[in-house]
Amino acid sequence: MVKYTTFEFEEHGDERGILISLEENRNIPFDIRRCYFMYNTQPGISRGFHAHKTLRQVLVCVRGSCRILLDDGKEKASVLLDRPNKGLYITSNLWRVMTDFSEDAVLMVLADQLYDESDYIRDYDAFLAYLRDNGEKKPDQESILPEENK
Ligand code: T46
Repeated sequence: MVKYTTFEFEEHGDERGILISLEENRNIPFDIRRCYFMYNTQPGISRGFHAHKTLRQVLVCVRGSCRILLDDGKEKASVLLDRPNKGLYITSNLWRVMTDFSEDAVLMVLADQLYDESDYIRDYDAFLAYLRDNGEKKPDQESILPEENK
């Protein structure tokens, strides 16, 4: 089974609306060193098509929706991010593709490292070779996995 974790963030709602707070090592399972987000994704566009050697990230579609396709070299998974209180935690050695962006989608990502191109594996065959060379290393999952994804 492809290893990933989904989080349901606590919503602080009142008559004014809803507020969600994301805090390192509280509801985000690492030190947050970077935040980036993508929007204005053009129709039919998919992004990603790479894996990371060490990076850990939480993805939140804070507006609209998109789908995240994950592949650990053996199995595949698909996760729909369609509400701002849902987070997807992914770690290293997972091929990822972001797709099916709604027109209004804003996909925000929190990461535990600064941007470093040398952490990327952008070729799928190289990804499979990297897994073989690293003893079929599975993604790290230090955080608590929900029951349905253990
Ligand atoms: C990931 C998925 C979910 C930077 O200069 N700084 C940054 O922090 C990032 C993330 C990107 N860039 C530059 C590098 C490229 O010239 O922005 C350009 C687009 O990046 P990329 O093609 O890698 O974007 P995506 O959407 O394919 O992938 C991104 C992240 O790069 C990646 O780590 O896991 O989102």
